[in-house]
Amino acid sequence: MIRLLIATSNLHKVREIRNMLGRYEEIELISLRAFPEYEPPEETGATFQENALLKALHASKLHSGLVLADDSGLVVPSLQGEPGVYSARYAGVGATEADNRKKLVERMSGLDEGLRGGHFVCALALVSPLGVIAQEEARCEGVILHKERGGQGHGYDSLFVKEGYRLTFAEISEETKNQVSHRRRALDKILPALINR
Ligand code: ITT
Repeated sequence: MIRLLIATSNLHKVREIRNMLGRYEEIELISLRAFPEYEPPEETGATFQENALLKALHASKLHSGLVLADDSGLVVPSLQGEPGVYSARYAGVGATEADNRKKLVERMSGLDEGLRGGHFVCALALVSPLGVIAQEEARCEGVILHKERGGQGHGYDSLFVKEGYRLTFAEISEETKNQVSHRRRALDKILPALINR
């Protein structure tokens, strides 16, 4: 049995990862909810990879088994990469996800269709108490809408339409999102390091 701690306080991430790993009966997942006293580290990295690694190593002090951390966000090249690593605090520290979406809509309001491309990024870091096991990153390309659509999902989902799709990530089922998302692709890349232990 592999005991894996998902080092995130974002319940949506935990749920998505839990669903994606559901078919691996040998993996027992726990999340930071099992450690209510836990103080997450400051995300001081300049890249998604750096932040994923610092979150994984920090949480590794809690747990004698494997730890998986996820740092993710939305990148809009026309905005010089914003919100990027600041996705969770785009509208300021303590901002809600709705505040962050509102800021993105405002920042992109003057941009015409050709400049509305963007991609989600998910960086994953897998560590054990002995050190780093694997780091992977993946993207999901799409476009950013002028206004929100759909009531499911989280974060920027209601503004994001994946390439080749018509519906936003907040309009498709979570199951469908989990088959094609940035998180899914990153997890698929890191899975061999997790399973072959
Ligand atoms: P942890 O650091 O505890 O994992 P967090 O929510 O602060 O939780 P991040 O620092 O990685 O996580 O920030 C990710 C932000 O990017 C998050 O606030 C979301 O708004 C956005 N994001 C990431 N994945 C997303 C997804 O699948 N759908 C929509 N938005 C997403």
